[in-house]
Amino acid sequence: PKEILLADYAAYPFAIDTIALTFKLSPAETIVTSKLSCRRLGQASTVLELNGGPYMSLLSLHMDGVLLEAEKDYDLSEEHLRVYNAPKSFELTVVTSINPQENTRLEGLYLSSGNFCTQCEAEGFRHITYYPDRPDVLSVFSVRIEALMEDYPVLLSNGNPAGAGEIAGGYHYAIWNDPHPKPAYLFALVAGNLACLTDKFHTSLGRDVTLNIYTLEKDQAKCDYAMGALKRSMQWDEETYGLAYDLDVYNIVAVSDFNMGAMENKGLNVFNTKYVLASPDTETDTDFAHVEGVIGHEYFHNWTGNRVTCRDWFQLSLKEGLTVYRDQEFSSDMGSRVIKRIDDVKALRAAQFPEDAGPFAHPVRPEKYIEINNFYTATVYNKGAEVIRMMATIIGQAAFRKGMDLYFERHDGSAVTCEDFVQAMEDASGFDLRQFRLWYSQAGTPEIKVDVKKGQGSKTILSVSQTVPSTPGQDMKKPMVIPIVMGFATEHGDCLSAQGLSSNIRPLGNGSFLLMMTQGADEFTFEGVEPTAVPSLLRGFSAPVEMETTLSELQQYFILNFDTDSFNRVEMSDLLLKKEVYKIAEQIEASQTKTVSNKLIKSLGQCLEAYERDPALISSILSMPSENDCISSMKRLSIDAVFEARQFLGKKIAHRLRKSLQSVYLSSRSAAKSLSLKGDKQAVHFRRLQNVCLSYMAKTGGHAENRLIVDQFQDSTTMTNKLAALQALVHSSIGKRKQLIRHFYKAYRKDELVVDKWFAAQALSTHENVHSEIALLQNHRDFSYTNPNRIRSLIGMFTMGNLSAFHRRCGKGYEILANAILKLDDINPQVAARMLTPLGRYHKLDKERQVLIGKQLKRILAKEGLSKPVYEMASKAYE
Ligand code: B3K
Ligand code: ZN
Repeated sequence: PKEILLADYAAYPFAIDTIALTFKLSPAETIVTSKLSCRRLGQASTVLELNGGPYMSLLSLHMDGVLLEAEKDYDLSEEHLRVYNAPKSFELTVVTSINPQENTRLEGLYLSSGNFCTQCEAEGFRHITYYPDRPDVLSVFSVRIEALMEDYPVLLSNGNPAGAGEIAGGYHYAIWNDPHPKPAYLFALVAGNLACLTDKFHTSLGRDVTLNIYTLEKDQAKCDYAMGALKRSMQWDEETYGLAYDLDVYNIVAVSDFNMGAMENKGLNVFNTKYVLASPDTETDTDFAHVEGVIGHEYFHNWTGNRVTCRDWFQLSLKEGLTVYRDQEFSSDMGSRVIKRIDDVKALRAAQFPEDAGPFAHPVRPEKYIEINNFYTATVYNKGAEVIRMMATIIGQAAFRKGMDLYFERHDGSAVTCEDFVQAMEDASGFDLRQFRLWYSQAGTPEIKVDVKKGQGSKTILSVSQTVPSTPGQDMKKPMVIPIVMGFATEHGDCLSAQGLSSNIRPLGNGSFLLMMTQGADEFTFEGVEPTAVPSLLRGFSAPVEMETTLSELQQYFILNFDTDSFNRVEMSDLLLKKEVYKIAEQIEASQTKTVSNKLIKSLGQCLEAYERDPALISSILSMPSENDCISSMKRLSIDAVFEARQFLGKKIAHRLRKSLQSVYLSSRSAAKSLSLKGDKQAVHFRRLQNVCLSYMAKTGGHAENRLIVDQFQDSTTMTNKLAALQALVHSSIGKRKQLIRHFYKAYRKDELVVDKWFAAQALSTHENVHSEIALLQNHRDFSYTNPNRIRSLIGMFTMGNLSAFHRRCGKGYEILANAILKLDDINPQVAARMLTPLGRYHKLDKERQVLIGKQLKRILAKEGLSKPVYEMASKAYE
């Protein structure tokens, strides 16, 4: 397969001013007629090259009404249609036929629950018709859809409705015009039997917008929350960035077969049901938060992505990093900023850090790819958002807003690069961001070391050094710009007496400072810092780096207990817990008695006792670092020892804090209950704490605890509590375990999204026989390789969320995954490729396990007709 290079970019030599599409829809054969009005920009000899694919047949091709002849006027290969002798301007009519019913790849036009829908990003449009399927070709689309009225009463496409009516034979049609020029990846069409929730939004520019959420009839009752989130998003973008919506309708359609979360097609978002449907009895508090975030994300794309789009796919983070940043800020403004940040950083560490440390590492703006769909990664999305966040930190919020204004002023209606974005920020702020741009081109997570020293007199000196590890194709790295937000914590708040700052320090006015690191090693000096004050570093995770400090254990506990930056209190508990895990792991490796620090238990206990002031924060302070976290930051140790140590520590905490856990469990349970009766949003925070307590309590295996788990399982009315109890139950050895798990299935079997949770909960089982449990579940009648949500909930959860089971020495975990990938490769290569991620995370594993993984990769690579996406991932992992 061919590599595409950023360096090879060349503008398209034709303009496609308009495209008029007609779809005659039928599941087994849909006929697509596309009329393109084209203008040649290059020389007379320029060939018009259109992208196509193997799943489509060309029925006819006309230029200005004249039928073209194969070989004489054009050539057709599997991936291209090349048309010769293009005049200066002409109309090209392309007729193709496609088979949506057989499309299990879920890109292009396909069926979900019998309804037609499309997914065109990144390169799905080429499976619908021959077209320059690249983001820098913008055109004005008009669409006519024809289908049987009875089966497909709802006919939707992008833009505004422009006519509808009946045609003979039980058919009807609808016309949609989108006035905003757009690339083909934003095209969408939906046709089916769908129910609709309608609302209105009046924009700041005086436009009345109709908002519709379409779902299967059975799901209609679960759309209110998403509708509210959409209106909040619209309001927020007007207030925060002065950006208003620009069409008369905003349609959202929820489908249950979808490769990703959702898609921002202009005026017609298509969503995975998982990110639309939300009802407290079937969705958890976390699900609600995700729905709000994803609804916001797709809405915000209307400006960052659609109005201003990407010049080429290497610039993907231009829209994705920026839009993730925007949705994170939106969610922070809607709920708790610090909790949102804690959760986002956790997600970054869980997905992006390991990516950056392994064979799939790539810069935020990659330089080459084989399959672009493999680059919708945590690096492009989440690290991309961190890069935007750092710019906002460096230039300040006010300048950032100015930069956004300038970006839209300059680039509205065009396809641009990450460079154009940074340029706008630079021009609006007057800051020099030349070195900062390395964040786009250098892969790898920078590692910083902070050494805190007392200098002469009242001087405090922070010496910070950085290294950026080498990554595939990038051995040598340059020092990056790293903005380090910090303060000096004292028992009565931040120390405010610091002065005499070196010129690389900027006071932020709120007790915090911004240290601008720009070299391999920098020194930052302060005068007049209170002698007992403790540096609180990298507040709010101001840069996506790994940090080591010389803080003493005493100082670390001080931060845990006293820092004004709640984020850093959680960071510190995480660090202390991990340190304890590693200490125990060392004891295991040295066959010594395992011990647990009293001080740690005592501090956690004190935090727990003081839960009332901030239950969500305390729940985060108390949470055990995940297995993934523990192995990502471990050095030298074996994963076996680390997993065992983590389990041991969890159990010890559960036993030692047994009384407090139970009492805080009971009181947060009743607080959550009474708050939720009053409709108070704080209930979420108490439930979060309640269920962290429950997960510890489950580790004791005690009688009283088991009783409470079963009670919660049986009595709870919210899915948040029900699922937490189910998870505790799965791990437990409660007698009725199997029976209760079955009961859950029976109660919810009609609700696909809850059945996904049921699969996922079992995929996380810590039981000895988990591999055979997974095998049983793969044979369950509700398991299916054609539904990505189902694949993710069983295979994805097992391989990415249950590391101790996945990495068992026997290698069975790897085999289960490879088998699933091989099967999926024929059905849905994009999802198959994504599932391969865990096979690239072997850098912390021992030789034996690496060999076992290598074997499976080899098996995958040996498959005949292996798809391009899977080939790219497997060959990178195998190298
Ligand atoms: N832009 C889409 C992702 C498209 C996935 C292509 N494989 C969703 C989003 O980021 O909003
Ligand atoms: Zn996006």
